[in-house]
Amino acid sequence: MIDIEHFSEKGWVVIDFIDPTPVLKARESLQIELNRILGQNIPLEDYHTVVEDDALHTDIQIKLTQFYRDEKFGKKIMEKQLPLLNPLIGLDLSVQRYPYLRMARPGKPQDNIGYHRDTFYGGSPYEISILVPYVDISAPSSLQVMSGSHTLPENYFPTTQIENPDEAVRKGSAKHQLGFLYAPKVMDSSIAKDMIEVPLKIGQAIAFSLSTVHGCVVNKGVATRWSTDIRVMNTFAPVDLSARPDYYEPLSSSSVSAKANEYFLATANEAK
Ligand SMILES: O=C(O)CCC(=O)C(=O)O
Ligand SMILES: [Fe+2]
Repeated sequence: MIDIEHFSEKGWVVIDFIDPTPVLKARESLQIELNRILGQNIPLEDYHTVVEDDALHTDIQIKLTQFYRDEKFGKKIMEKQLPLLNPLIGLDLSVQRYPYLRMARPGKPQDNIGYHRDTFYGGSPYEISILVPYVDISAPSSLQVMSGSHTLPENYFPTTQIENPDEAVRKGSAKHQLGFLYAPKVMDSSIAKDMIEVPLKIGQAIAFSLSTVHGCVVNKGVATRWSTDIRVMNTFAPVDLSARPDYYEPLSSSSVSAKANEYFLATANEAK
């Protein structure tokens, strides 16, 4: 069960997956793929001990992201958790088609995108991000969230838009495609005191509203943080997707909407 009251009050909630099998499978496949790329067996957690160089790191992250997306691990993970998601967000669900794969090495701020709300960048509070770890994540390594920030108005948090100081993040660059922002909106550093660390075990996840302040400035732990964040929304939520028509694909529907779709498809075919 998801603690829905916790989500309502705080804007985020930790979930114990009912079926962690697809997470374990994805983790194993990523490990095999990483070993193949590196030509040696390195546990995901220890990745940072062999990949110090940023350009090499980006190159590996691109290859693994492609692999992860081709295998459709994101959708496979969410399909198995539907009974958990339904009471939180409904029966008619869409899932992000190309989720991100994050790999944050200890002590490397350039592997993170810092504190933000996804609403800064066109996300809707009708969408949630479900961050699924592929390794156990200790508190100092973890993503942080600000409880209660999800219902605060957009102008409550002033931001300064800057050019990313990391020259590898430019419009259309490899790092941009990995989910890094070329023109991030930076929040005031005084919010740091309100950010809560959320440690997670494999088989758990954190779900949060795209209006919840979240992020990580630097992994302060000792293991590389491997995770994916998969957006889910109700298919009938009033979200304008015209600027990102391919962003979502169908995940589930209620019986009535599934049959309504069949009816409209049949009617359209009949008219041809
Ligand atoms: O995993 C991270 O560091 C960032 C994740 C994030 O910003 C999101 O899920 O929206
Ligand atoms: Fe985000």
